[in-house]
Amino acid sequence: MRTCLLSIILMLTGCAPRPAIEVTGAWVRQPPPHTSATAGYLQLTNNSGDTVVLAGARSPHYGRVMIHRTTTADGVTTMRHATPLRVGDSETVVFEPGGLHVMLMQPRHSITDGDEVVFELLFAEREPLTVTAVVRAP
Ligand SMILES: [Cu+2]
Repeated sequence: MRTCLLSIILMLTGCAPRPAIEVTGAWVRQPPPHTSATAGYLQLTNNSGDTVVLAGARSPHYGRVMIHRTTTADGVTTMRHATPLRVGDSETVVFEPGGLHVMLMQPRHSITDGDEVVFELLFAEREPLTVTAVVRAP
């Protein structure tokens, strides 16, 4: 009886282990006509129990992929490399317009609203993590 009750509690609380690194809400901005570069956004949560270091990204659909951070200071907007990016245990890092983004350059084909774009997040001491992002019109 006790075992049975315990398993019910585990079921209710979701005993399925969360992935060590969880990516949710991934999307890619549909680029305006005649532009090549675009950006991907997502939320990354580190459940691994350890600090992880995001080292970069790559995609079969793009010739160059980088992790950038957009900052605006004194009215001037600039993008800088954000890697290596340390993510502490239990920390969530939000990639969003105007901030961190996966810079997608040199596309190998055009993309449109509703398409899926695959890219991999590369970590310093972990296996790459494949992310499937949906293309959305801004
Ligand atoms: Cu950028």
